[in-house]
Amino acid sequence: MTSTLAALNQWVDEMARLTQPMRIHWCDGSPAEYAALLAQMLTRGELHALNAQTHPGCTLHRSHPGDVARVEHLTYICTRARDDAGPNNPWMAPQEAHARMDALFAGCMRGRTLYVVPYCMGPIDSPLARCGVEITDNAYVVANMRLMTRMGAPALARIERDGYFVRGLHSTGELDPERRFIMHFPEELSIQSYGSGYGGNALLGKKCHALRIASWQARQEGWLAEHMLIVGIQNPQGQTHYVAAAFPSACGKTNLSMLVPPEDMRRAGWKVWTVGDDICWMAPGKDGRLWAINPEAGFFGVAPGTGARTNPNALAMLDHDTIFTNVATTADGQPWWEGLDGRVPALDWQGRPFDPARGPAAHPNSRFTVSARQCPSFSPRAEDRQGVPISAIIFGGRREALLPLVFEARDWAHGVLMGAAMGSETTAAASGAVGVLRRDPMAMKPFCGYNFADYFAHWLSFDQPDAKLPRVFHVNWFRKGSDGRFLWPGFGDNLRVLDWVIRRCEQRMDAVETPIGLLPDARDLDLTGLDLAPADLSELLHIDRAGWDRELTQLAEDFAAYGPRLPARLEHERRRVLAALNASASPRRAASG
Ligand code: GTP
Ligand code: SPV
Ligand code: MN
Repeated sequence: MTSTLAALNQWVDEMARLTQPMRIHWCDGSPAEYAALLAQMLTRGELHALNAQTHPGCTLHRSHPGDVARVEHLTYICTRARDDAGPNNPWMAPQEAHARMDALFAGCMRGRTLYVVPYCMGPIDSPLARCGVEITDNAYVVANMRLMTRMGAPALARIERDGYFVRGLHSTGELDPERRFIMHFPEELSIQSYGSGYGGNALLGKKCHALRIASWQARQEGWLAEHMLIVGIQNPQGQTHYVAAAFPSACGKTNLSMLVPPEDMRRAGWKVWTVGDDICWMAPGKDGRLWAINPEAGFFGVAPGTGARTNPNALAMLDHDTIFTNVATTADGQPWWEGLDGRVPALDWQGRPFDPARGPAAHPNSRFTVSARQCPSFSPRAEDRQGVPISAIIFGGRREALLPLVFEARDWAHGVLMGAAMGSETTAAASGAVGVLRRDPMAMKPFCGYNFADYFAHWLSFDQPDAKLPRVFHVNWFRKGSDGRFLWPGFGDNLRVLDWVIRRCEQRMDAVETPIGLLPDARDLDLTGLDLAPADLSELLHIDRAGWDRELTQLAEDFAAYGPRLPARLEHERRRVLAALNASASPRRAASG
């Protein structure tokens, strides 16, 4: 036995001594093991069967009603120095956090099975991939990890080769929000999560490892771990450009990653290839470009709003072998959620007879878990060991006002400012109020495992003479008119914006230079067949100078929280844009390139 596997065995022994399980099960990741897990949960009532004719292999899990989203105020970064976690993270001293967690974990698995889940984030043979082991007493978590990661024997073999692994300890506990913590120890490469069985709180390979711990490692090792989808856009000339896009939780990543082109563009030859829908790890390649992998193997996607018009690719992958969480059901046992179709559900997400007076039938953060291989647009290059080269990075948020449909940064530093300045209205993906505008830099506010000031500096550091960096853009699909309706049709039609983005990357398209960045001339967007009122289009591309002045002034207040640790170059960039706004020259047409 290698020293790594010996260390793993020793850690499992220690955790078993602490948690006192009835038995220990080492997961091999086989189909038989997965089938047995599902069968067991169906028997115990932890999963419910769905209509086997319409949805073979599909099951439904109903969470505890108080455990249906991430809990950001209970999610801590436990670094020795408080400043290393930054003002962007709840912080606890490692010693105190360990003492609290040891007390919670003591004896918590009595009478239960302790599962050892070895997993690999990323294609198993990729130099960009990283491994971890999650210990959990929750079978639903194991089943989800089986779909979301490369789990079992191959991961164990890779851990043996790598010489280290991220250690994650999880217990369902009592599901009491008063006894719930998600602790990260980046200096120890470990995670401890207690008291929640939900998504990002409990599937430790996902946000805890692949973003919070990985972002810390990425900074030390010179790469990036980001809350981004990865999508390949194939144009009618047959060239495919890979785009990575960071939108906050429940702001459209899954939808954009598998969009179906509008009919006229599909006929013209446009194709879309899904590489990833939530997380992107990227590193500079020998050619100076950024190369990206999706560390995940499945999708944990938002159900509400997923319908035949909005996301037909998702619907096509969800009719078999999917785990649904907190959706409603029809009288004949099919999964249902708001936005799916016009049927009336029988049972709501808590299994009660549906009563519209009690709110939506499906929980607003209800989800599906499905293997990425079931996606009709899954990219043939999604499992390439070297990843895919990124042509453009896109930032975006849910902004009912101010932010135009699309604009481009003039260079990398401006792009980093664009990301750092991102704001978005909060969604049901995390507990707390919904629809509140907050600063969410690079869509990483809940996920950056260290001080944002250092994170911005890390982003800026990629600007090297030999680097061939992607162009940076910002989009907003959520602009609203004074009557409260979305001005932009969104979904498949978002490809019309990506078309402009890609033509910019190929240096085949001019742009209008403005103080906030480069915008499309309305005539340069392909809007064939789209019923968009000219007034709406001009609103979508309008720049409200007074509003931008307020936005950038407010940004200075938010930057002040980082003190002298904030890179001077970022503040310099903020001032440059503000000065350009105030100089207020009328827009002029710039050369392409
Ligand atoms: P997480 O999994 O939480 O990270 O979310 P996500 O960023 O993958 O968001 P997702 O694609 O699941 O979309 C979230 C919600 O926004 C769904 O209800 C979608 O229907 C809706 N949505 C997605 N894209 C668009 C769009 O272009 N326009 C509008 N109006 N709504 C959209
Ligand atoms: C998100 O909230 O960004 C998600 C869902 O992707 S969770 O896995 O719960 O983080
Ligand atoms: Mn997400």
